[in-house]
Amino acid sequence: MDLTELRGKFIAAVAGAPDEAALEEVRLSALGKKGEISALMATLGKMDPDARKAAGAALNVVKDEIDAALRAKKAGLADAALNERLKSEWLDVTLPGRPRPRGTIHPVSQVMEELTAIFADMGFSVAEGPQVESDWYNFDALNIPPEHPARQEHDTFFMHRDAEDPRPPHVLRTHTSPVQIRAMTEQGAPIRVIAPGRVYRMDMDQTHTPMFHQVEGLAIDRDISMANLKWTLEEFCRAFFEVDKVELRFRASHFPFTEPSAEVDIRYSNVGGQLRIGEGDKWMEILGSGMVHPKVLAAAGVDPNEWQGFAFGMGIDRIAMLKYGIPDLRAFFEGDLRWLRHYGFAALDMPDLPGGLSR
Ligand code: 2NM
Repeated sequence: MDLTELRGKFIAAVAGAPDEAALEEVRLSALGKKGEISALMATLGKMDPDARKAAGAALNVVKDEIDAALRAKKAGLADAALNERLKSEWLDVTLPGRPRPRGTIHPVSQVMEELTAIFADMGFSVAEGPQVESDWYNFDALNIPPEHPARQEHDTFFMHRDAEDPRPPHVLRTHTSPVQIRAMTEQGAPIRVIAPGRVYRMDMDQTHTPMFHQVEGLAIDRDISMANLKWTLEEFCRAFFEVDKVELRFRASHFPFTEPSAEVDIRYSNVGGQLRIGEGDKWMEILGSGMVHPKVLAAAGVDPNEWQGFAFGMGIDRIAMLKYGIPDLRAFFEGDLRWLRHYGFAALDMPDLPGGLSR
């Protein structure tokens, strides 16, 4: 076959190849090891020098032409494939974006996350326990005996019991202290925990709801003192209220489960209805605290001759109202969607200390 004819045959085959696989076959049949052009190249060795020079040059021209045609066709096929994909894979950029989540984080949940972050930073872990408690955990273990006035008061919700029911009386927990008793019993000393959660008291007016939220803290070690308590509470208030300076005032008080006991006030001012923490000449009670009573330690299986520590308790709903300027406690638990949208926090924006608590 003469070279012009061979060239024509392969150029036509390249042009006619429908896809990359067919094109590769054409390449092999021309330029592959056993291809026709390669076979002709192999005959050059037996020619005499002048003939070889002429034939070799001609053969190289044809080889380069076929090679160029193969490359051009390959690029063309790839372009066609891309155009085909672009026809089916498209996006309407005028469509609306994904909607934001419709719900918001309740201020109580937000504040629980905030104070958990603050106390976690100081080495406290979170303990949880049942909301229906035996009266032993809720009262006896906390040095509140059956005849104690705190127990006689008509503010505890008792679970119904039939007269012949052998189980001990149970109540809706009136504080989260039973969680601390359980934590001490299970983990022993030393221990540092906070117990945030729902508590229940038979009380309902402008400033009280029958269910509310409390956080209690407990730190037990060999040499923990009231000084550690004061620092811990000051540090908490500084971080929680996001101010540089706070001032706390300890007033002697009495709780059955601590000795000595103190109620703690925080300094604030009221400028045109705007409360400012850390400045001014007013004091607001924000929590109760003290050194855990030896009888309470003993009830939880911790030896009071070896261990001591502080405990405190505060209302979460109240400090949430304070920090976020929410005027009405009862609106907290009404589930009014307008209120929730107004006072709620963005989901997925969890408070942490490096990021800032209440972005
Ligand atoms: C308060 C005030 C003072 C308290 C005591 C305990 C426990 F279980 F460790 F003994 N937990 N929390 C405590 C102490 C709570 O609330 C006003």
